[in-house]
Amino acid sequence: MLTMKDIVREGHPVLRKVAEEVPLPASKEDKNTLQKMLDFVKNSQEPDIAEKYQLRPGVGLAAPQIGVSKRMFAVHITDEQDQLYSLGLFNPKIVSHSIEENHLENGEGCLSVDREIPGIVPRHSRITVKGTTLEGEEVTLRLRGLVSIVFQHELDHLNGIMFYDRITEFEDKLKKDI
Ligand code: K3U
Ligand code: NI
Repeated sequence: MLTMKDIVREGHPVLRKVAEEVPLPASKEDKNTLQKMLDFVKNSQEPDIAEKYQLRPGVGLAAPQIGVSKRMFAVHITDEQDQLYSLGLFNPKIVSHSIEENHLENGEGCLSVDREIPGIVPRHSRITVKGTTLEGEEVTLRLRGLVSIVFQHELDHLNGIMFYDRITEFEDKLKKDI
């Protein structure tokens, strides 16, 4: 099983690389890696398991965060309507997005970043994502709210982008103060 020892931290070059497409149908090895990533995210949200293995709770994990530069990520998150999104995706791609933007009021966190970084991270309010699930099914997901933000955060990891690259709050605050 994956633990925090497997999580690559900021400063590691793999977090700044554009990850490679996964050849489909996915190999046993790639499926196994993605399943382990999904298990990690689920385990991290189980208080007993998280405490036993000292896991930091997370709602998503992208392959570069375990040092694997491949286009795949796992999420385990419930939306505002209580719908659970628990899946691993190969080669996820945003095929359309809203012009309207959204952000989390308390900013974002990242399992690869061991410090609090305050600031507003602007995201698209709504996105449509296509990808292939662990089960080999091609899916189209229309997402909004927190789930949309988490998917964009994970997609950014596949393109070597960290959430703090997108922070705009400090500039805006400065502008207001002037
Ligand atoms: O935000 C986190 C959280 C954990 C448990 C319950 C509710 C929230 C922890 S940080 C997190 O899950 C990152 C995971 C990362 F870095 F590996 F991708 C994802 C994320 C957090 C916040 C906003 C967007 C994405
Ligand atoms: Ni992250």
